[in-house]
Order: sequence, then structure tokens, then C-alpha cells
Amino acid sequence: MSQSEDPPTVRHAPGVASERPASSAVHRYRAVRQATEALTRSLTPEDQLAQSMPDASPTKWHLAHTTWFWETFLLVPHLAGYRPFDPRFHYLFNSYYEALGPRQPRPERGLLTRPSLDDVIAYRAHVDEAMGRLLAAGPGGLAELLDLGLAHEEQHQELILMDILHLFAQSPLQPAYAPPRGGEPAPAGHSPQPPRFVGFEGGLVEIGHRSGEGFAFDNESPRHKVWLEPFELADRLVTNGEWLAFMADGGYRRPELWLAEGWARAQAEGWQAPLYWQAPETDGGGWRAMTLHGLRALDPAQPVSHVSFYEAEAYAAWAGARLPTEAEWEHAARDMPVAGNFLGSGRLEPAAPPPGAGLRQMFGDLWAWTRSAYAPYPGFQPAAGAVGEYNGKFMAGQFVLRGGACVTPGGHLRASYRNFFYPNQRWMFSGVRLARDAARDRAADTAGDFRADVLAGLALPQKAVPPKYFYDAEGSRLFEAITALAEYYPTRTEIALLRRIAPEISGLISPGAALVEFGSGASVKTRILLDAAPQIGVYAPIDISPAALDEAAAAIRRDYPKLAVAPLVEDFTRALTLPGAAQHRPVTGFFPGSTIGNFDPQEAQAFLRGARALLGAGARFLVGIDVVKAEATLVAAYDDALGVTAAFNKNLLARMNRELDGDFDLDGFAHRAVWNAAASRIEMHLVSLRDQRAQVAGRAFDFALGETIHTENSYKFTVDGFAALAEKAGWTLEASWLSEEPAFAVVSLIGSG
Ligand code: SAH
Ligand code: AVI
Repeated sequence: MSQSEDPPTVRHAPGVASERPASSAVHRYRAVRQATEALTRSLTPEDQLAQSMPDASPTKWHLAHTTWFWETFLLVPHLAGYRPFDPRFHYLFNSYYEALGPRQPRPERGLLTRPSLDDVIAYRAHVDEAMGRLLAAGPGGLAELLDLGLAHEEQHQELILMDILHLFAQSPLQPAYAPPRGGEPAPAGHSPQPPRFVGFEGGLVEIGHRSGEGFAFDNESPRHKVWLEPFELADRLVTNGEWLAFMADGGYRRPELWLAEGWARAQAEGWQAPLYWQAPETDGGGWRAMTLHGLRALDPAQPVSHVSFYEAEAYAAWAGARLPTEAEWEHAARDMPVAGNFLGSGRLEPAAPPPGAGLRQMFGDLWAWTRSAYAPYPGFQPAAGAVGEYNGKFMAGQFVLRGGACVTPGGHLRASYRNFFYPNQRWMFSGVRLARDAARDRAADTAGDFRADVLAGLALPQKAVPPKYFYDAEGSRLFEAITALAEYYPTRTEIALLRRIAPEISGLISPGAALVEFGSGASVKTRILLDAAPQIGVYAPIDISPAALDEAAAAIRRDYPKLAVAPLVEDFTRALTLPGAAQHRPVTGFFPGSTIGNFDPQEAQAFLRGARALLGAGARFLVGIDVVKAEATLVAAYDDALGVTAAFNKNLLARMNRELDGDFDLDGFAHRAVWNAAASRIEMHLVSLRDQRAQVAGRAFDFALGETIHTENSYKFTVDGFAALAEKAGWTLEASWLSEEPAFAVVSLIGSG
């Protein structure tokens, strides 16, 4: 695609296309031609003539050039007796094929007031009629050229929209190309969760088009092997809100974040924001952006678009990450359905990431910049003839983008599809997905996660830090102090319940079984099970807090000398493998304390799915869940009279100060616990007691008086509601037990097969 409009030649499954019936060939041809014309319906003849910059072409030129392509590569050589519509058009509408002679200079395409738009429409009709005759008997030996022509025209559909947006952005009237879908202004998107990184082992993998699997451009071949070191990909695109934080932190003013060439370009062109962004007009006003729906308030939840490779690189450096390579991207995308927000959605703009877990927005929304130079794959051979000019000759100085965008026709994309642009270009629908090298050891990884999660979380409109970071050594100690508080009923009631049901549970546990505990902390509740079920052979506690885990594992080893103890310092939201000692045994999972309530429902589902994979089909999973009850009881449990929970909450500020070089004033924030009835959760926040600025991880964050950092959710359940959630994640409810008041429940789940 790129600023050079024409696609490369095609490699094909021999025989597949040529067996398609004639009606299918004609139908496909007409559908694509009509789709191009449909894009021009809201445009005036004047709109279709103007050229806003050398890289962009007038719509009228796109309409004519795609027609010229059919005429030049199919009709003239292959339709006996075909007469070109107007021989002069060969000069006007050749894009860059040197083999086909001289052409209208690219920057002067907007000077072509003649032929008129009506003449170009007549040109299209002339060629369409002839193509109908050529394809009447089926594509025959022209199947490859037909596929190529269709893909070429689809690329121009995207170019028409890119170029029109650029043109309209130059107009003081800032016209809308189309009303937003549904005619309404876009709703402010929900604030996405901080990005999560999804891990890939890498190794020796294959990328590129698999021959025999339908159409692909020649730049996607040959398929070949590449070596990937372990890496991680962010689960979504970078948002406008995150980009605003980058800007607020001097992203466009700090040369140390930029590649030298990028910095020079940013200075020369005065970049202060993505292309099409407009600074607030008034104090307190918001940023706006020119879109295909006209000038609109910037939605912080939408992915940032119209950024150059240089800006993407600077952002990644700022975020402590990097751009993915194209091989990493393709490897991650290869088994995903090619589905997403493409042109067919009618949105004409990228959408906020859908809720959920795992990689999202890989296809559609925005082309993702990679750090890979656009270069030939090993063994690449440019095709013979004029169409072969496309690829080889553009493989210098450009970078690859992957995945397609909201202006790319659906069905045009593949996992192996390589788009490419120069690193300074910004008018395409380009966005950013972060990547990073997988950490070599857990300690370094956890530190990197903490930094990245804090930076991302504090950049959200509602500032937030994930609760798993409460548990440094001091946090784990404070949590144990909470469990002894009069107001904090969950620990007491769950312990009493476990004591009552332990004999029954013991009857369910096979001899030699492995007990795998999530978020084991001080392993206090574990002892109830170990005492009642001495047949347990292995204990594998998993906890993110090395201090708590080391101490608990040592104490359990001391008190249960026959038990094999295999602790795992890990974040249990990651894909895990069981320690060797716990493998090949019957497994009982244990997740007490309602720690599962610290996930939102989507995260809980993702966790349960992961636990089902880890523990295996047929495994039993005992989960403690806190139960909805009177608001006063709930709030008191999270806002105790002695202020221990307040200290636990504020310890997060102390941890950021210590580990991320922060300067939070601990007296400048207050603990707050509120019951959110609609969401059925207690929320903990740290409330700023004044307007203030804090530094952390090398960045400054402003807090208005009353603004909060959301530090924890603690969801409260009903047994039925929880069972429904678990069922969606591959678990079946086996039994449940309810404590005395204040109610707490333990459920037993069985992993479905
Ligand atoms: N199970 C104990 C402790 C609950 S406190 C009880 O019921 O009393 C929550 C525990 O989960 C802490 O020990 C904390 O370190 C651990 N934890 C929280 N988030 C975690 C994560 N993402 N991965 C692993 N452990 C986590
Ligand atoms: C670990 N988790 C279940 C506790 C809870 O109740 O949500 C953490 C906690 N937060 C404040 N007090 C206790």
C-alpha cells in the first residue's frame, strides 16, 4: 500500500482461482468496483479534484488510476479488439511504472481539472463493460491478475479515505466526510485497563505467506524461518489518554526519547501532537482531533492514530518498552481470526479496546507500527514485467505496519500482510502496540511490571494501580494485621467455616494429591486442610510476595516434615506451569480469602480459565468468596477504627517512593473505602488532599484536590452468581458451604473436560 499505491504481484495457489466460475469472477469484480464508487457518494466534484499534498492524491485520480490498472494489465493485453477509452489517459493515470513510460508528476495530480469527473465516471463504465466481457467466460488464465487488480483497488479504497481526511483537515470548515455511525456523537469510551503484556516463548518460528493458501502479495513470500527470543506484546493499542500523558510529560520536548532522525523531523515540522490533533482553545478546554466525522473532542479511550514511526518509537522509549518486530507481530497473530473494526463496521474511526483478556485489536482499528525495516524476505524475487516494479524498488527506508485499520476493506487483510510507510509519514491510520523483551528472571520482571503498570495506571483518566502491588514485605505484614481486626470479618468467618467442613473436604482429596494454593500469603488457612487431609503429598503455594512466601514455606516445612513443599514466587495472572513436584498427581486447587474478588469479573473469568488450564481437567478447586451483605458491615471491614487498612493502602505510596524513586507525600493522601452497589464491590482509593504534583519512575503526575488513585476492588458475590462466572471459565460447581454471619462462602469447583 504505502505512499506508492500499487500492490506487488501475486503468488497463488495454482488452479484454485482458475476453477472459480465466471459469475463469481464478475460478481467479485463488480462488488469491488461499486464499493469504490460508494465511498465517493458524500463527496462533491470539487472535493474529488483537490490534492492536499504530494503524498495524497485526488479522489478523481484514484477513480481513474484503478480503472487504468484494469485497462493496462488486463484489457489491452487480453481482450481481443479492446480500444482504450482515451489513449492520453495512459500518461495521466500511470502511477509510477517506469516500464510503461512517462507520467503526470505525482505532486501535480491535483492540476488535472480535465478530464472532468463525469469523464472519469464514463471511463470507469467503459472499462467495467469491457471487463464484464473479458470475465464472462470465467477468469481462466487471468485469475491471478484478477485477484491482484481487486486487491489493488481495495488498497485505493483505503487511500481515498486517508487522502480525503488529509484534504478536509486543511479546510477551515473542517467538513465531516460522514456522520458518526448511528448519527450520534461518539460516546466517551470507558477507560481501558492498563495494558497487560502477553508472553510468547518465541524460538524458531515461520512467517510469511504459506503457498497454496490463496492470494497474497509477493512481498509476503517466501515463507521462511526466523528466530524469536522470548517476548511480550501489549494486549491492546496505546490510547489517546496515554498519549496525552506522554505529551504532558514533555514527550515532544525531550530529545533523549527520540531517534536522531525523528527528533530532527519533529523539530523541522514543529510536531507537538499527533497529526490532526488541535490544542485546547481555552484554559480547561480539551484536545480535539480532525476525523472522518469532522472535528471532534478527543476520546481518551480510543487508540491514538496518525502517528509516525518516529513518534511511536519515542512513545515506546518513554513507556519503558519497544515496538514489536514484524515477525513477533505475525507470530502472535497467526492463529487469530482476521476479525476486527475494518471498513465494513462503518465506524471509520478506531474504537476503544473491547473489554476482555488476551490480545485485542490485532486486526482492524489501526495499522500497528513495527520496528522492522521493509526489506525483502530471504529468497524474494521481484516478478517479471511491469507489475514487478512495485516491491523491489520500494524496499528502502520504510518500516512495516501490520494488522489493517478501520478504513481497510474487510477481507483484504491476512496475518502475513505487510504494509509499509516512511518513518516520518502520519496521514495513514497508524497506531502503536508496545512490546518488550521477556525478562530473564522474575525479580527483574516484577520490577519492570511494577514500573510499567504504575506509569500506565497513573496515566488513566481515573488513576489506578493494580492491587497486587500492595504486597511488598510491609504490605504482606499489614495484611496479616488486617486479618486480626475486629471489623475484618472475612478471615475469621472463613477459618471457622473451613474448620467445620475440613473433614468433608478431606474425603474428596486423593492420596498423594498436590495442593496448589493461589495467593497463599502466610499459609494460615492451609494448615486447616493439611491437618484434616494428611494424605496430601505436595504443597505448591503461589504468591507474588517473596517475603510472605519464604516465611510461610519455611514454617510449613518445619511443621509438616513429611510434606513436599514447592513454592512459586509468581504473579498468578500469568500463564504458569506447575512445579515438577506437583505434576502427575491428582490436584486440588485452593484460593481462599476472596482474593478472587480483587479481580473485576472479566479478569476473574480469565484467571479461572488459566487456573483450569493449570490444574487440569477433573481437578478440584476450592475457592473462598465473600458474600454481599449490609453496607455498614462491608465499609467498616475496609475502613477500620485503628487505621490498619489505611496504612495498608498508603503503603502503596511508600512502595512507589522506595522502588520507583517517587516523592509522594504520604500525608497528602487519605484512605477512602466506598461501597459501589451497582458493581457489587468495595472500592479503595487514595484521595489527594490538595492540588499537588508527584514524581514517580521519572515522570510527573498532577493530582487535583479530591482526585483519587483507585487501588483496589473487592467484589462481593452470591454463590449462584459466582457459579455462573466459573461455568463460563470451564468449571462446574460441585458443592458450596456458607459460614455463620457475616456470611462468607467456600465453593468446590470441578474442571470440566
Ligand atoms: N490467602 C491468604 C492471603 C490473602 S491476601 C488469606 O486468605 O488470608 C492476598 C495474597 O495474594 C497476598 O499474599 C498477595 O501477595 C497475593 N497476591 C495478590 N495478587 C497476586 C498475584 N497477582 N499473583 C500472586 N499472588 C498475588
Ligand atoms: C486479599 N483481599 C481479598 C483482601 C480484600 O478483602 O479484598 C485485601 C484487603 N484489602 C483491604 N483489606 C483487605
